[in-house]
Formats: sequence, structure tokens, C-alpha cells
Amino acid sequence: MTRLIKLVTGVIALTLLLTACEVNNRVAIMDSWARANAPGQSVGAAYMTFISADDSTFIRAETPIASSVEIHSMTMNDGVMKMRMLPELPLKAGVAEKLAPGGFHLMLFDLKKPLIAGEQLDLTLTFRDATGKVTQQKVTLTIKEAN
Ligand SMILES: [Cu+2]
Repeated sequence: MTRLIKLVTGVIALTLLLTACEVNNRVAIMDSWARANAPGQSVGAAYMTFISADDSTFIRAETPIASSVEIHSMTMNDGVMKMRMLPELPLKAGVAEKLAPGGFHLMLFDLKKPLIAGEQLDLTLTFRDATGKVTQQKVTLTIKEAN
């Protein structure tokens, strides 16, 4: 019996330790959504707002339904919309970093299925804190029509 209790305690301690190492709980993610795309379109866009408790960096996003996800910025240059891929997005402590239409966004490439309004999209987001520690956070986004 004592051995069983020790084993259970050990498993719980290990689980807590793994959770502490791998799951990011220092970045709040709000207003997340993905844009419904037109039939036959193989690219998509996703948006959200990050507020990080500490200075950190958003470095990567993945989803099972796209072969790659890139962090993009969008700027107007002489009346021309320009998208640029960013290697990463720095997050200042306590400052909302907004990914929204017309600005920063996540671009999904080679979608394996269309993004249909009302359905959901799972994303795994990867962050790096100031000490270099890498953590992940999963988010589920609702797919909506752009308005
Ligand atoms: Cu883009």
C-alpha cells in the first residue's frame, strides 16, 4: 500500500514537473479566430491578441491541417499592400500584441481542408522566454467569416 502511494505521488509529481516545463501559462491569448476561406483556396489566415506577463518571443505556430504556418506582417507602401514573413514576433511584458486583419497575422499554407465558418481550428503556439526556455500553448480558434 505504501509503495502504491509512493508510486502515485511520484507520478503526480512528475506530471506537475512536465506540465511546468512544457506548457506556457505566461502568455494570455485573446480574441483568437481564423478567417473562413473560399472553396478551393489553399491558404488561410488566423488572428489573436497576445499579452505576455514577461518579455518573451512568439516563435512558431503549427496546426495539423496545414503544412506550414508563417508569422506575417502587412504594411501599406505607396498604396500597395505588402506581406512579409517574420522569423519571430517579440512580446513586451504587459503590452498587447495584436494580430488582426491589415496587420500581423498567421498565414496557413497548403490547407488539407477548407476553413469553414462555425468550425474550429487547433493551433500549437511556441514561445521562448527571456532565459531561452521554450514552451508551448494550444489554442482552439473559431472559424468566422471576415466582416
Ligand atoms: Cu500573409
